[in-house]
Amino acid sequence: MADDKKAVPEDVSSDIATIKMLRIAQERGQETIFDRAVKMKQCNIGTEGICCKVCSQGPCRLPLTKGIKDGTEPDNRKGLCGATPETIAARNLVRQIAAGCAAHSDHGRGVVETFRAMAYGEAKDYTIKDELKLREVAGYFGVATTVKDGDKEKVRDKWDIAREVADIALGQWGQQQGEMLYLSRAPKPTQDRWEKHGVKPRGIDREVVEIMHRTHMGVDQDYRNLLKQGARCSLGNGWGGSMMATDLQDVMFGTPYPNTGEINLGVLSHTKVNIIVHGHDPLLSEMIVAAVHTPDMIEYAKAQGAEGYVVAGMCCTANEILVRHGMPIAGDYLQQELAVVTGAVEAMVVDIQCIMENLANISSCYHTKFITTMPIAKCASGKNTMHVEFEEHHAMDKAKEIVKIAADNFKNRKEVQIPTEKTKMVVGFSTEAIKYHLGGTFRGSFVPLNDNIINGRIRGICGVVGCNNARVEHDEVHLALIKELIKHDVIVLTTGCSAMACGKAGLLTPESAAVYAGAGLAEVCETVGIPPVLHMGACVDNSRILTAAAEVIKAGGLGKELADLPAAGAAPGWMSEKAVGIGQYFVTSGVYVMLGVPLSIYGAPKLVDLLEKEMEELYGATWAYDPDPISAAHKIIAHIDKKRAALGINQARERVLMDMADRQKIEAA
Ligand code: NFS
Ligand code: SF4
Repeated sequence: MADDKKAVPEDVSSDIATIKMLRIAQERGQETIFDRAVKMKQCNIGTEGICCKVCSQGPCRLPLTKGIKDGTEPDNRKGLCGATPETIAARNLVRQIAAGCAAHSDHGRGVVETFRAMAYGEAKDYTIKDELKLREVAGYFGVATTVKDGDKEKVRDKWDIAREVADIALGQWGQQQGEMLYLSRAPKPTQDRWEKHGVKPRGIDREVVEIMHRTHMGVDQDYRNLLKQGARCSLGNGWGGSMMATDLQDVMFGTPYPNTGEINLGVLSHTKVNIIVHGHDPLLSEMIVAAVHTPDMIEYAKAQGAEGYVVAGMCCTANEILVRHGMPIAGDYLQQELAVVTGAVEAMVVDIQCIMENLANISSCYHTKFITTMPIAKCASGKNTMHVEFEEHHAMDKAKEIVKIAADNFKNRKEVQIPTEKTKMVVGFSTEAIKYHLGGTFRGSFVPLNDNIINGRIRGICGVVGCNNARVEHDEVHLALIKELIKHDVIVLTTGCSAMACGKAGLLTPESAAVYAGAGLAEVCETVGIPPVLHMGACVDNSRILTAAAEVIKAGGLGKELADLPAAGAAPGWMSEKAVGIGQYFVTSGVYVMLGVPLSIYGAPKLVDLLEKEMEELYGATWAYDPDPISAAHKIIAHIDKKRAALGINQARERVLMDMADRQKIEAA
């Protein structure tokens, strides 16, 4: 019977803990996403982007026939209103960009609101942890960090700065005219391109709303014009909402610096209360981490017969508390149901995004309390589902309430099966950390990194990011691509679930350089003691990749705009609309983006041409798609080599110490 179809664990994941737990779930008759992916097929027309349901005369479906594909039939496809496949697919795509950017930027808004409440003394449990970063960030908002005191300049009070930064930052969401402030952080020639093509965002919310308007029935019917708005909206997120989220989280919770941690389901404990914090927003999880370290909560756990607590993260919330506190990661997006199957999770505490609704069902099979915490993200069903609403003004009290619910639940554990797998990793490479780590001198600098790229020890840079997707092999799509890249001396910057795949496979350790990296990259990693794959944080922190790239340009020798860099981005297993938003801000910023799962565009050939060819002319970069990770890696390497040739550094050079004049010569070449 088709309904009994189940996934073959070894075929759907390369992660041992996942395979073990999936087998256990299947033996118990508990269904997970892996089984549902086998049972439910994807819709061909939907995956090709050519199903329109923006008005009730549809859905209008315009399948791409074989005849149209091979040119033996004319392409006369039209919806009821006459909409072409290009219009339909472009509308669908830019709506995905709008949703993805809205999600990331709304997370950012929440951060700014809490930051503002803190600055005005209304959220007493939060504070300024990184004053230096606040002073740096103030500069981007045009906020003075010194004040005149007679004829002297005096350092301005940090709370005064914070209040002004908070007000200006919050205004970026509702700004209606002009251009967003953070765009000025991009290299000038990159900004000039945006200016030329009219894609500088005015305000975050405005660009999202405009997409919703323009994709309404009967408005924008020019796929190029639609994608232009998609590009504009994406910049409002990448160089706006996401970047501000990262910056102000750093100010409140600390800028990440290299730190060690552990990952995989084996981090759960037999003897302690296990609390999983899952989602994306660090505002609550930071408080839960603080709460479990308070004497009264430790006593409380002991009174319930537990030895204390494990707070383990899941999805990007995990990355946030890992990079700042070294808290362990239980797993990535595809492991969320399996964490519950261990029978060892007292509370699955979720905030926003990437939370599977099936957590309600699977939690009902165990003692696990599935606790939603955000007013915008509740769950309607499940006997173990409950809602404890988080409030920034009483953050610690709320965190303790949740911790107590978990501790009370410890005694209800039944059969526990925790896999032994867990891996050590080095994480927390913020832009600042890379600067200091690779600088190796008294002052941090990107110059040594640039030198190593110019002399060819490092061939180029690739940001490999994004989700896991149940339609492709769990973890393996990331690992195969990344191993091929580092083998060819491409240093990898990673975030999100991709970073977790690397962590589980041991790629986030300095020792992995000797095993997997090419000779040049391995030498650099060994000299400075870094892994060949640098964990930069959560998905929202993809903005760190932009700021790092901007720093590389500033350090000189590798071109004038981001599009000149021997660099690329990849999302081998993406599934979320956020990934489409991210990919588009990379492309619009001049970074070539390779996907391992297709965008829903392939039913509209002219739109494909725009994304995979014409965008080169506009932004200096394109989208690309290749489901085979090895051949995708080689396309990325070819792209990097093309950029190296354009810079005149395609011949691997012997190490020469370059001064600024040498670097300028290369730029002029
Ligand atoms: Ni990014 Fe993080 Fe993972 Fe994908 Fe979801 S957790 S924001 S969206 S699935 S990487
Ligand atoms: Fe069909 Fe046009 Fe309505 Fe879309 S907008 S559903 S193509 S009639």
